[in-house]
Amino acid sequence: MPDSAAPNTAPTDTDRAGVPTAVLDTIRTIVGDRGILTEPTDTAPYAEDWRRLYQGRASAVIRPGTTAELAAVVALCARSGTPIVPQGGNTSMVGGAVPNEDGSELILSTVRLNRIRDLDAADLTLTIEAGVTLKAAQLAAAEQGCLLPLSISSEGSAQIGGVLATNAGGNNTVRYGNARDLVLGLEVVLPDGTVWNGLRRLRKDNTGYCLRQLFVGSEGTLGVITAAVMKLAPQPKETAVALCGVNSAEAALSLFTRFQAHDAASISAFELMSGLGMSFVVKHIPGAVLPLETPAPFYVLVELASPRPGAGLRDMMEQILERALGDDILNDAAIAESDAQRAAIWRLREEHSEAQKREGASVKNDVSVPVSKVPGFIRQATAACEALLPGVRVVPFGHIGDGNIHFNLEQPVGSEAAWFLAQDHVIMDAVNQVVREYDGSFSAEHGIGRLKPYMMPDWRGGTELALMQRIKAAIDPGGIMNPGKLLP
Ligand code: 2HG
Ligand code: ZN
Repeated sequence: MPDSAAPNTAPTDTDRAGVPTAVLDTIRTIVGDRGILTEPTDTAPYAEDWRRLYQGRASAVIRPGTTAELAAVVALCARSGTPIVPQGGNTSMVGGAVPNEDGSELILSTVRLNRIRDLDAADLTLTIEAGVTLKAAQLAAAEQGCLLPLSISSEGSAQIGGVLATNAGGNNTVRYGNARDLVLGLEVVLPDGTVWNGLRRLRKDNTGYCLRQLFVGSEGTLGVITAAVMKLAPQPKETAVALCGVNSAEAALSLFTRFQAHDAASISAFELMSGLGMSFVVKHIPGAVLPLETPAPFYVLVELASPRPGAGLRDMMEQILERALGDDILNDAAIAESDAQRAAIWRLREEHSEAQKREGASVKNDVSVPVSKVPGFIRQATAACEALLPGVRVVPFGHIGDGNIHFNLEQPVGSEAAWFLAQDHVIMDAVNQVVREYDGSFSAEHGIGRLKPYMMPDWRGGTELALMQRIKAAIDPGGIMNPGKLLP
């Protein structure tokens, strides 16, 4: 893994490599001065990922203001064989949007494609450009009495284009599915600069291969998503949110089963957190307070929502929790009594990544197993990691309602961050071995990016990977779109 603290050395030939000046000059005529950054101090923030695992270098960051400009830039890159790294909010957890280190790649940012093109509250569709942040898209929907039912911790920075290109999951998958379940149409710039306008907003359109789904989850390796039609839902009129302390992941699952048996359709989020992860949040995040009297080994955040006013969710929540308390499934619970309390409870969950970052170095395993197997998986993976690396701090959390656990490992207290991170493959391989025993996936929602292509032959090898490689070769024969990501 590259080390940001590496000493300065004289530039090598590889360091000096870059995109030819003539190409950059032509791009400037397409996008104007506003649309291109070339100063290293301006480009550097785009070339590093949120986790600081990769410090890349880009000859320039291109920021087109329209789809036509973006398409013209891609056409030029295709002709000149210039590799492109598409980038949205740069919130990838797997280095999916960072360039390599030799300066030969351009970053193509969608940040200026930020228009809401259309919102139809009757048809429940939202047509937006790729650079609109997920938060801004949610707010635009809410203003018209609608809900964009996709929520992730990085929604303030993550952009719709990236969210779709990586098929983001998040907190509402249990009810509404992943990003791919919410997209009706796409506009995509293909690797030769052609614009495919598939911005249809139909609920039924059974006309051959579903091309939009090819681009969702392709991680920028097949083209650049420039606009999308998203499915909306009616805005909830009633919600109830609770934070529950439980003794084990088994108890968390029992609680989930009870909510499901009672009214599965009302569950909009069911999240698990560990006692250790919560202690990091309370320690590092200003203003974060646990609303329970005593800390617990695990916590559950449950959110119920209904578009029906007077749905009685508060009573339902109370009844289920009271019964669970009586049956020793639950230790304690706090039900939010106001919007402020609801936001405070959600903040305890959403700040988990930031708190872990402030605590030290971590190795992340974004994995999924069948929901019923989550507790067994957590137990076995914890034992495997503690045996492998005594003192390692296991921080499992995430979306237990859909089986996606972030099985993160925090460096042992007093250890060197670089020493710990150097063991990332050994740790990930140990966790993945358990994932395999539980019929799970080595990447549930964060994708493959630059971190996990080496795992692809082992997990998706044979026919599946060969098919993916044939699709890549057919759509991007020059191999210019996001090289080194997703495919080994
Ligand atoms: C979340 O669920 C994100 O908060 C980030 O997917 C998970 O930091 C992580 O590992
Ligand atoms: Zn997540």
